[in-house]
Amino acid sequence: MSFLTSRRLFSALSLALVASLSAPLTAFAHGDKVGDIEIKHPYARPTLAGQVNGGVFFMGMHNQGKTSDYLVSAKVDPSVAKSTELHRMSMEGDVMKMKQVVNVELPANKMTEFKHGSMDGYHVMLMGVNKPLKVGDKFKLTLQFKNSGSKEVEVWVETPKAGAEASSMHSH
Ligand SMILES: [Cu+2]
Repeated sequence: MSFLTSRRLFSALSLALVASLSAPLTAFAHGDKVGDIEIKHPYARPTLAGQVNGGVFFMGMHNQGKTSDYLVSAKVDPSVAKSTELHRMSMEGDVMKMKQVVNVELPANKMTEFKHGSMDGYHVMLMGVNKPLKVGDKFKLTLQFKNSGSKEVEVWVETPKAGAEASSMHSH
């Protein structure tokens, strides 16, 4: 039997906890649809005073069409953040890394991962948050898809129960 490194084990535990939290979360889920794309439960993580960037996540984006579509951009009002970027999380060795991507491919008939804590998923990064995002806040985000058009969705600021995540998993 091989031994996991402590960090990998820690990440695996975090993922398991995040997964176990998705059931209660969906009980209060919201979402939208535009063209072939179902946008499931847009949510943001609260930010701390002085934290420059924030992250917007989704339970997923489900492309119900027969061809790939692409999320090409996301816009927020300047009162929320100066700009946005599309980011991808991935594991490099034992470390979670995030990278900016030009677009996010949404393959046909597939749910694409946008969950917080996902080790291979996407999110919208809010660059230059103007004031801390607090639990209970709501704000608008406009998503632009290549084929399905654009859609304004409402993002809910919320947090999983205490201890459910490693703060190191999503930092710049
Ligand atoms: Cu990011």
